[in-house]
Parts: sequence; structure tokens; C-alpha cells
Amino acid sequence: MFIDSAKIKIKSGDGGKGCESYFRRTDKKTVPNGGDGGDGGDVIIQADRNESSLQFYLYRPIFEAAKGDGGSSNQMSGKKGASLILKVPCGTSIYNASNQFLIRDLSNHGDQVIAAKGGHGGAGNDRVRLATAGKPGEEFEIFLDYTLVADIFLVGTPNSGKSALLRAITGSKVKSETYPFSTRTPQLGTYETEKYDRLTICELPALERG
Ligand SMILES: Nc1nc2c(ncn2[C@@H]2O[C@H](COP(=O)(O)OP(=O)(O)OP(=O)(O)O)[C@@H](O)[C@H]2O)c(=O)[nH]1
Ligand SMILES: [Mg+2]
Repeated sequence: MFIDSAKIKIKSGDGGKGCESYFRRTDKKTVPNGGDGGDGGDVIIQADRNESSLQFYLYRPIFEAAKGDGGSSNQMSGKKGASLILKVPCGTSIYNASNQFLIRDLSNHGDQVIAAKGGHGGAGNDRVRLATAGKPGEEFEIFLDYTLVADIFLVGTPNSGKSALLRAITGSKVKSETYPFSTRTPQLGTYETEKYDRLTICELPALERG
């Protein structure tokens, strides 16, 4: 199956709790020393030339970044939650699923967007009078839409040598087989011209009359 669209739920990490703690000095005075909570991780979406469809997003209901850890005593800050990087093929547009607004087009390898920002960690009572809770992460649905873009498409009858040609000129790992319809989903390869332009070449599944 060739999957070129997907609706998924994303959630950035909650911020960690600020710590409320006190330290009793030798002069018997009590001083606050609670550290800040760590920020929650972001959900980042990134275009990657090694991805060729949105298949990965088909069956998972939610993609979550890590929470920030809580702060602790001795002014120790909590660890920041790790960000979650979701890879999509180059040519993927990302929409907010509830209002259909475009969040970003990711065209080129490495393009990325922070789709959901992690919640800020709470403040420890070392800095504020009373420690605060972390801010929750954002949670919402997005729609991914992949438009396959190539400079050259190889279109032809079954078993006519499209995969063999793609392999020979781009080094793509596509399988060239003795039986027809061996290629079931679009396959991409990159060909570098003498002037160092990169051409994307795409083999489409075979066509037959009717
Ligand atoms: N003699 C000869 N055989 C070739 C050539 N190119 C491909 N073949 C053979 O033809 C058969 C089909 O090649 P593929 O590259 O898989 O053809 P395809 O058009 O990708 O086929 P499907 O994706 O299955 O529709 C394989 O057995 C290849 O080894 C060629 O230039 N000469
Ligand atoms: Mg083929």
C-alpha cells in the first residue's frame, strides 16, 4: 500500500513540577532551595529524503514527547524531556486537523517545524515564594499530506526494466525481478548530473491497458 495522507494526534511533553523544599542553616534560619522543573519535549516534524511514504503513521494513535522531570532540593533543576522527531518524506504538508490551517510545507531534506511546543517547567521555591506546577504540553490532531515530487517519472508496462534502469542510474536499492508487477509502490532515486544538479527519479507501479 502507498500511503500519502494520515491523521495523527501529537502531544508535547508536560513541564516538570517546581520543587518546594527548605534548608535549615547552622544559624537555624530556614531558606528555600527547591529547583525548577524541566521543560517538556517538543514534537518536531522533519522532512527526510529516506522516507518514501506515510505508512509509519497509519496505525499509531498518538505520538508523544517526553515529560520534563520535577525539580529537587539544593536548587537542582529537573531534566528537560526529550523531543520527539517525526520523519516524513520531502513534500509533506502539515495541517491542523481541526481548522485545516496549514502549519508548514516541508519540501527539502532537513526542513523541520516544531508542531507542538513542550510545556514550561514550573519554578522552584528557590526563585519564587511558592513553587509552581509545570505547564501541560499541547495536544491536538494534525493531518499529513504527502505530494510525491520528482523531476522524472518512469512509467511503463510490467516487466519492462524500469527498476533495473532506476538501480543502474541512481544506485537505488529497488528490486528488479523476473516477474511482472514486482514494484507495488512508487520508488525514488537521486541522480546527480555532471553539473551537480540533483534529479529525483521516480518509478511508478506498472500500468496495463484497462
Ligand atoms: N536483457 C535485458 N533484461 C533486462 C534489462 N533491464 C531489465 N531486464 C530484466 O527484465 C526483468 C524485469 O526488470 P524490472 O527492472 O524488474 O522491470 P520493471 O519494469 O521494474 O517491472 P515491474 O516493476 O515488475 O513492472 C528482470 O528480469 C530484469 O533482469 C535489459 O536492459 N536487458
Ligand atoms: Mg519495477
